[in-house]
Amino acid sequence: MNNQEWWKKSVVYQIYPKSFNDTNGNGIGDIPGIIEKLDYLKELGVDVLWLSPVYDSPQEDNGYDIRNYRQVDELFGRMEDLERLLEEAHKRDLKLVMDLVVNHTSDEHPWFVESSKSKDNPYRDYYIWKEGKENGEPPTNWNSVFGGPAWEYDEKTGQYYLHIFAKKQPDLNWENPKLREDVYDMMKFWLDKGMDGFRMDVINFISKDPEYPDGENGDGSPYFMNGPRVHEFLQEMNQEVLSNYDVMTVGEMPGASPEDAKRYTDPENEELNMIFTFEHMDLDSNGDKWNWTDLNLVDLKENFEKWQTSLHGVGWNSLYWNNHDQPRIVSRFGNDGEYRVKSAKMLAICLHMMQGTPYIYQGEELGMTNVNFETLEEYRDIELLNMYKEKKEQGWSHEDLMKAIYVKGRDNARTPMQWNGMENGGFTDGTPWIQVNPNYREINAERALDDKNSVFYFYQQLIRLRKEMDMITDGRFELLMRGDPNVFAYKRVGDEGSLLVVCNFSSEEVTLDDGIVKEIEGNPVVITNETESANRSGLAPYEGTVYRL
Ligand code: TEU
Repeated sequence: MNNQEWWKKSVVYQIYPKSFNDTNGNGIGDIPGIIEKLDYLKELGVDVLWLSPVYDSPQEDNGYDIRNYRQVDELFGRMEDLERLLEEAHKRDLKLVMDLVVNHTSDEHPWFVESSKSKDNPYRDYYIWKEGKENGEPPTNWNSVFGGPAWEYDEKTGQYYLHIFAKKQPDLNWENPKLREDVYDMMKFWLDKGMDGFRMDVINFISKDPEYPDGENGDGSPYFMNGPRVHEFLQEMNQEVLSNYDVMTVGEMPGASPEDAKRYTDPENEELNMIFTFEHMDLDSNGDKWNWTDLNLVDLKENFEKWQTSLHGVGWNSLYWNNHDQPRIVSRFGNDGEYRVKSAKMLAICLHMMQGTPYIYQGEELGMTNVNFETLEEYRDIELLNMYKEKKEQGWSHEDLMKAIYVKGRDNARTPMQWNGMENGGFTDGTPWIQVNPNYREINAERALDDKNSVFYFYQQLIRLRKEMDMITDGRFELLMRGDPNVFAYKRVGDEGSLLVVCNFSSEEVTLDDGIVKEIEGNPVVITNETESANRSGLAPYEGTVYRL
């Protein structure tokens, strides 16, 4: 590991600005609100902050629809605020990473406004325009991720444009070198300000199959995920921009396999530092994410094993349980009732002892939970609201739909940060854009900071351990007790010894394999969410313990 690879030793904290901290009472989090909490984040011990988009946007998809890449949305503040945030972060030795959303823009972006004016407009080729099929149907049968067809007909010019996401999020045409140059210039604009890198939104969608074939049941993903020129484009971006700065990059990549990940993250290929896989997040659904099922722990273990071993010594993993698109992990793979604190800590151990760069999503360090709003009207997310309409028409019942929303909806992650027990959890003096989770009196940062046994301090300890023990960054991963349905056990084998990690994903006591019991005998505990004298031949409910061998 060289100095340039500081991101291998870092822990990243994701801020979803809209829901973080509101200082002007408009009910929406803002940049001055983030500055106010930098000391809190420093106390937690993270190294890097990743900001979800704060750019000027109509907010159709909470900022993932950008109207102006070089301007801060006034909802969040002004450019001066962002510059001050960067300065204040750097003063505290925190790095700041921006979200780069360049698979698509907002339809209100001036490029698109121009592009839709006429077929011969100089910006026409900045987007993907196509003739309909002979019968007038859209160019392909692809569905958009947010429901309905992925093509929108434009009366004025008589062609369709592609939008893999919402109608208001037209896809950019990366085949056009002029567009690519403009994107690179924009990236330089932010890096020249001193930003420390990018999280790249659906960056493996930027190259589309030029044949534009129909997909099976409207699924176009084989023709736009990890497309034919994506590696070429990323290499070019690296060459033109990234290689000239000391920055970190993480590509969000639905549908990327470990084999793909190797290509994207092998330093020899000069593309990205790491990617976000979706594989472990898709295990509790049958294809369609709303068709949720219970998690089979064996699948989860084998999935992590695959990623840990494939990338070891070649590329690099990112490690995450949560982000702004995923339900809260303690409600999902843990237990948000009786064992909330216990299971939140166990999940943290399980993830943070693996190889890769861990990401913590705001509120995860408090063990924040999913929310069950009573009515659909309280929800805000475009994906969830479109899904409700579409599936209702297909005959799903209201009850089943609400249940799916409780289990999988993105708004679970987007309720405001719970800072204290005051009204609205101390998030805002105004009316929050989305309701605060009613459990804020019990679960909030102030209480966590007052309690030495809180989830917060547990994360703090895990982050510190990563700094102290090279094994956590470098060691090899070995899965143990493979077929066990409740225990997730693994070893990290380093040059200076090993760690043995045992986690119980159930509310029952479980026994450990004899081999493990023997190995841990007499060896010190590195960290645990149990009392250290606990029974070493088994695990208490939701116990997580790490031994040093
Ligand atoms: O997410 C990409 C993506 O595929 C998501 O739509 C995700 O799969 C979905 O939420 C799971 O149901 C990124 C952003 O993280 C997300 O917030 C944006 O809505 C999306 O891109 C479009 O920019």
